[in-house]
Parts: sequence; structure tokens; C-alpha cells
Amino acid sequence: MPDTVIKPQTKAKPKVERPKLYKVILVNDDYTPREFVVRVLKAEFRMGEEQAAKVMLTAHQRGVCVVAVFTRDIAETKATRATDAGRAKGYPLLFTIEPEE
Ligand code: TYC
Repeated sequence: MPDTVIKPQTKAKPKVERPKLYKVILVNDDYTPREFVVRVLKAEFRMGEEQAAKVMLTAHQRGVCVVAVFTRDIAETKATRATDAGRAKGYPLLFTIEPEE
């Protein structure tokens, strides 16, 4: 054999991918009662009264507020459940999700 090809000994680089995270966003509207928004935030996102009231007020004043960050499945499930809780009462309450940068 004339030439022996020597394979470079490269070190295996374990690739640990971090799951992409998604923000759950609360969207303001003119109809859903403030107390109801707070109740949904407490029930679905396990927030205390004070933090829930703060998030509700921020959405009320600025149009939107980031509620929390989760992996995609959990963000989708929670946004859907929270939106459905409003729909069940006839409110246009909306939670959306958005990928984190
Ligand atoms: N703007 C609503 C009101 O004045 C309250 C509200 C706050 C609704 C935040 C939705 O995401 C929301 N009754």
C-alpha cells in the first residue's frame, strides 16, 4: 500500500441543545373584567394576587404583557387554556405565544 490515509483524531463534541423558549403574552381588550384576568393568571400561571394584578395592569396600560416563558408545548397549552377560560365566559381575553430571541 503506497499511501496510508490517517484519519484525524477529532474529539467527539457532545451537542447539548437547549430547548427553544416561548413567551406567553397577555393581550389587552376593552371587555374582559380586570378581576377575571387576575383570576385566570392566578389559576393558569400560579401567580400570586399581587403579581397577577401587576401583569394585568401592564397589559391594560401598554396593550400587552409577557406573562411567563416556557418550552413550546407548555406555552401553547397554557395560552390555549387561559384563552378558553375567557371564551367560556364570553370574553375576548387572548393569550398568544412568541419565540424568545
Ligand atoms: N382592559 C380591560 C378592562 O378595562 C381589563 C383587561 C386587562 C383586559 C388586561 C385584558 O389583557 C387584559 N376591563
